Amino acid sequence: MSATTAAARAMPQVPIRLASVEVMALDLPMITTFQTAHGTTTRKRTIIVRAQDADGVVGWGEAPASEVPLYSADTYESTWYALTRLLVPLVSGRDFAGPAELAAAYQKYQGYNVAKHGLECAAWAIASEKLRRPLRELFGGEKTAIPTGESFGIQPTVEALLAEIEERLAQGFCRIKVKIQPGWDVGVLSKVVAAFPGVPVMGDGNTGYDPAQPGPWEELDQLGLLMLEQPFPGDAMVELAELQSRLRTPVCLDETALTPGLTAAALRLGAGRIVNIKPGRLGGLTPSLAVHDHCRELGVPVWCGGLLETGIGRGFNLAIASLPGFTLPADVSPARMFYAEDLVDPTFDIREDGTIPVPEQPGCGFEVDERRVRKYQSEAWTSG
Ligand code: OSB
Ligand code: MG
Repeated sequence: MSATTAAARAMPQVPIRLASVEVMALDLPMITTFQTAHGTTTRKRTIIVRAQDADGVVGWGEAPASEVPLYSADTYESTWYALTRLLVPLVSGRDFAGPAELAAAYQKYQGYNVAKHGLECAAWAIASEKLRRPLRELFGGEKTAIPTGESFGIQPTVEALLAEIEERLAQGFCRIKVKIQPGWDVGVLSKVVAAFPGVPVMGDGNTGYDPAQPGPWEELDQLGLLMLEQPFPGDAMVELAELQSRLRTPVCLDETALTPGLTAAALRLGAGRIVNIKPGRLGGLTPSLAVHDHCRELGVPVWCGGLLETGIGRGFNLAIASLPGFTLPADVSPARMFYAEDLVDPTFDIREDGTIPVPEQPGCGFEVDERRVRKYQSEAWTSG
């Protein structure tokens, strides 16, 4: 099976026709800032989709947009545009055999992956509600708890980073991901590895390194890291492959893995040995399932990444992370790590054993607190 053709996996079908779709822009206050090689996130404007089926069933989805196009081309504005002008008008009022068929209708459009994901989520939530079965079951996942790591932004000092890691490990997080950039890499990572023996540690370069410049790779390779996530730009697949051939440490694809086809090409080139499956970046759950299935055939381990989603978006990530190919800890930390209030109530938390339970409730997996959604809403648009 090719990763570029939607996986011919047996998924429960349930007819869907979207009668009305509301797209809401939310301005969420952050209780912490998040610095990566791409820049610093200080505010989160996320987009929430509330879709109502012709049968009256409601499904919620999240399009976890970025403020500026540094991580990918998708921004909050482009996501709003794509949902309200392209995607929702295209699928509204049409009959589909299920969410995957609905998502296939807009795959002809290039890009706008975050928007595509948000709409597909709402469709899956409707399917899950109609079938009265959790998303996990619809995707064919078996795990009921997801080992969870934390992603640590760049800090003013190493001491501040070490203190934060200590606090998170005490809460249960079972893997440390440290954001790195030139000047904040080997020195920092070697201190982290020394301070927390036995805990898996990885670095995430967020494309911040220039492949034409010498990098800290040989020294970094001595640290026994779990993996090195995306040190070079997304399209630097040849350079990533060259780097991977010199390292024992597995390179993990994030910004490169924008579509199933690009992911397959990168793996064929040897640009990495692990894939971060981030449904928002890959343009939805269907393409994410296709990448999962392809990687499983190749024996390439995958894990579920995140885009600082609220509980609504995290519900889908937790569900997909229950599939058997997801063998490494996920970036699905609780929304309370970033936001004063989650949009779902009750929210979810990490357990002492380092896992988060996969929701067994139909829909996005959690009870959406509509009052809170409205409280943070800055703009709304309704189809039809
Ligand atoms: O590179 O994985 C990344 C957040 C925004 C953009 C890119 C990345 C991240 C994270 C956060 O690392 C992961 C999370 O959602 O907890
Ligand atoms: Mg990353």
